[in-house]
Amino acid sequence: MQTAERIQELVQLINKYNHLYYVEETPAVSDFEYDNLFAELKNLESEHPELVLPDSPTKRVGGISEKFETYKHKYRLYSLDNTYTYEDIEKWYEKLVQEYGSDLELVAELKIDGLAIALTYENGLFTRGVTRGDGIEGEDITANLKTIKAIPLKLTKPVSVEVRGEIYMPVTSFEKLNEENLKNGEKVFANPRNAASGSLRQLDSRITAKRDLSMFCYTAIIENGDYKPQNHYDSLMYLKELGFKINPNIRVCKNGQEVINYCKEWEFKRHDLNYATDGVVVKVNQFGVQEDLGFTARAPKWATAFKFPPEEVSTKLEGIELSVGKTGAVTPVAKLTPVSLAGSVVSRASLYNFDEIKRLDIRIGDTVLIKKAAEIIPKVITVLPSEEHDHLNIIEPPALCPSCGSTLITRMGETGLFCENPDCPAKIISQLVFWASKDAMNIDKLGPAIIEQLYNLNMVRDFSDFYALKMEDFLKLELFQEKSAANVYNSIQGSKKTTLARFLTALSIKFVGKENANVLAQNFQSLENLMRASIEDIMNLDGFAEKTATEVYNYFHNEQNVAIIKRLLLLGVVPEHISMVKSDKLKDMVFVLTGTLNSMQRRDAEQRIAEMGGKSSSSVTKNTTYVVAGDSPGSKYDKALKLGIKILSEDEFLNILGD
Ligand code: 3BA
Repeated sequence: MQTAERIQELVQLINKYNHLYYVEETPAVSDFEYDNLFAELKNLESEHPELVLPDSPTKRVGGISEKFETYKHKYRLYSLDNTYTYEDIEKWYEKLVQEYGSDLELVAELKIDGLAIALTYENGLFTRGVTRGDGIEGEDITANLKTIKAIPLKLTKPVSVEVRGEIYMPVTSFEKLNEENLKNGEKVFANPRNAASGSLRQLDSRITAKRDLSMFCYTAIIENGDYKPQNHYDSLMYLKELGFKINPNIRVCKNGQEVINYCKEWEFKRHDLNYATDGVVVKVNQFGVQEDLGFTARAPKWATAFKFPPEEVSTKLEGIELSVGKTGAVTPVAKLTPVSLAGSVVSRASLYNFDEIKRLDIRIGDTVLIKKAAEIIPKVITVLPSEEHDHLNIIEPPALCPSCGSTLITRMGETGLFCENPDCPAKIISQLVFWASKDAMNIDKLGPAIIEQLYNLNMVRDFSDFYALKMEDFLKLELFQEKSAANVYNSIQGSKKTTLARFLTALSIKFVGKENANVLAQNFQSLENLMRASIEDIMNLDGFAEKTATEVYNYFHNEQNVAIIKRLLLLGVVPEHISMVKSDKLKDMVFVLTGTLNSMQRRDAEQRIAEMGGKSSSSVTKNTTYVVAGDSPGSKYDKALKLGIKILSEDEFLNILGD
């Protein structure tokens, strides 16, 4: 047999065995046999490097990369809205039925507690894998994802598709890894999710390759396939056919009650699974209905995540620590006797504020119930009754800021105590730490310990000072050598070119987190425009009430803030809105799409509209310019008729786009 043929045969055979083992979970050969085939392939490839195939299993493990490149997603990844009670599921379903009738189908699937990623396949070949990030941009971790054998390098058909799913580490593998790490004095992970995340964040893909990671796929955008599924369930079956791993515990449900039954069943059975789940994702099955429902600013309206009730444990409250946040809020943090909660060891928990401590009558020495929260740090929920309780000391709220000694105040309409001193060291450090953090300027080498030192040595007082630091300045810090000094310096310099949204998030403007910052960037397009905006201009945006708009306006009309911003720009920080607008043909026009389009997917249509300067909206109002009606349009069609909004057929719409 020719070498090329044998190589192809070996690649196909090994990939098939991989698929059987890692996707189907039904091993078909012995390790010995597998290893022999692998060795033969490696051998042939090293003798004939020109014959190495793109989907060769020997190419799964790469080498070391310097950093992960950020990558702008071709299609945005949305979030999921959460529900916490069965009643909410029933209500959610009833609302849908009112609009779409009882033909509506739902799909219930386990919510895998891992890391969301997007995989790109071009003509059947795996080309890129990116973390979800903020849904707009993520990090390119292709090299690490290639090492995961449940991810096919080549599909069974030459289709182009972007597949999304969850990377996870099996519970048994997580436990084994921790056992080993503990023995070797290495990092012990809090839970399987962190272990998976830590494994994916390795710059050396050979380390990732040694970790047992897997992936369940749960959605896809088919760009070019041999078949067009009409509902979610069929699309999952299609993904399975293409070679992806699909969670087997998926159920099509005819109504809300069937979904609730599914949730009840899995709330207990989930503990028998070898992967962590934190809830159930419920999706409308029919794509037509999904398209009609559309999205809110952050999540699809056709899906919801039911969160399993979190696990709770009791432990002793040993003391209270005060922390000063970036807004000056002084919050109590509970110091606890370490206890294991839902797989991680916990010694601190949040206590919200001092009103809450009083309300719950929590005292030092009490036994408290804590629960795992969505945040990293768990919450104290309540005090358990005890004989000592009455003899323990009551916790008094502090009068003075633990950092600067200013008198703490309460604010109208807000809970908690605040340090109003603009020069409070702890507050400024919190703001500086936030500036460098992942969601903000993302200066990864500039961590809290370095920032604290820079502040204490008087080298940094506001954000702009970071950019005036020279490489030598870092050598003044404890434990700094030339290499690490260069790292931090380069990391800061490398963050100068950034998005407007990140920059706005980083400023720590009150009520402006990353989602609001995105909306501001999207609508004002430049820092200059935003700085010139009136309160009314800002109030026009989705989610900006007068209170928030006023905070934004005041921030940009404060002399000190403006001076810092000017200096940042002078020092070369360039916040730029990444615009996808290529023309202004549809400027000032608002489109609403309803029904199914034949020539393109809805999100492509929306992208095209945005590229030409137009807006798409999910609801018909008097401000709507056109309603585009595809096949079997929904209630939006009727509303357009009622309001006298011009309705376009798909052909007319394509004409406007210039197709
Ligand atoms: N299904 C997570 N989002 C999911 C496609 C939508 C979605 C999830 C899901 C938005 C899971 C948010 C991140 C994201 C792709 C956006 C699931 C799970 N479906 N089964 C409805 O098991 N964790 N997460 N991923 N687009």
